[in-house]
Amino acid sequence: MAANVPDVEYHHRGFFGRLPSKPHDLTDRITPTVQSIVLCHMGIPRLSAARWRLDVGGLVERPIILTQDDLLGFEKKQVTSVHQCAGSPLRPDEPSQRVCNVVWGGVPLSTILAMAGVRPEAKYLWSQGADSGEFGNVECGHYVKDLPLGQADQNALLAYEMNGAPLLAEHGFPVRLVVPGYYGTNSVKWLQTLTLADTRANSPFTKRWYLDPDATGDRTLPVWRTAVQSVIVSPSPEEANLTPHNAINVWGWAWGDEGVDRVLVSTDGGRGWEEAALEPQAGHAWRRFRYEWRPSAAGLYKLASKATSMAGVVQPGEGRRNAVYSIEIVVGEQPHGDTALRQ
Ligand SMILES: Nc1nc2c(c(=O)[nH]1)N[C@H]1C(S)=C(S)[C@@H](COP(=O)(O)O)O[C@H]1N2
Ligand SMILES: [Mo]
Repeated sequence: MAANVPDVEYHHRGFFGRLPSKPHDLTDRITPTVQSIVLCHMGIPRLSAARWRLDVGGLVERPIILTQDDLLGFEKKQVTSVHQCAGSPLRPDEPSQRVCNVVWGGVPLSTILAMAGVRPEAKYLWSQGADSGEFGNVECGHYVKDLPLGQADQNALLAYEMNGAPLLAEHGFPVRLVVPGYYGTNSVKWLQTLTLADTRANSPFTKRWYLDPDATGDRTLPVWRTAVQSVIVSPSPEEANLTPHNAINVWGWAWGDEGVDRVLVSTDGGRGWEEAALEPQAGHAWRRFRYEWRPSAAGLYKLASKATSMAGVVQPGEGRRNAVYSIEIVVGEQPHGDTALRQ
């Protein structure tokens, strides 16, 4: 079939996304579905669960085809995981906070791969969605991603539920891949085909976009594992009634596939940093940090949080997707005309 002939019906044709929630709206540990991120490069296919099939092939002993009923016949696993859009594939330098934390329900990918029998030559798993079309003025064919076999596939899920309900059309109904610890772009929606291969997949979504310069800038790395990151949820930039000398509970979320070792909070625009309390790690879910702050005077303050991964990687100050996020807040009555930052 020609790549530009749609082989499925669509609820919506062309790019579709929801404006991401602001960090200060992410007050729930489990993000309600209406507040979660949505990103569809080429449209929202309208698929029938009854007609849905998953083809598993390539470097396997036994190619298989699964129906939705087959999937429902396996034991359901639930995974709470950070779900993060890396941001624009074209702007790796642009910090973004498109993130949520949701509960997925489905069948472990490893169950299906064990059924098919992965051949030892296989190094990557390619996944293809039912959606196809144009994005960024490029004719893309189907949405195709890949991931290296090893860790990610052990954690991955063929998910048919999000937050306890069947997937909504825009989230990949009836079945999507979910790769905990990896950026959202790898969690292919409207999943159609899984192919085991010994090379990376050849798609604009693997070879043209979603390749970011590494920390040295000398080479590129696929946008796979989530980098260490944190956001302040409270106080919100609009918070009123903050008064000097009273305790203010500064709190937020931290995550990253390497695990989070510590989070520091600054209340003076990044000059000084204090250790925040961090709750224990729980799988791939985000973790709450908090820091009690008593501002000594009324004024305008710049608050920021900075996480360090278990591998010792610190959130960069700027110029990366996971750069430090900061907010400005007013404590006490703002004296007329006083816009100077307290440092
Ligand atoms: N088939 C398909 N899967 C896809 C996409 C897409 O456009 N098509 N977008 C990816 C991107 S960039 C993100 S961030 C997540 C978003 O998932 P959500 O819309 O369910 O939050 O889906 C990923 N999976
Ligand atoms: Mo994304």
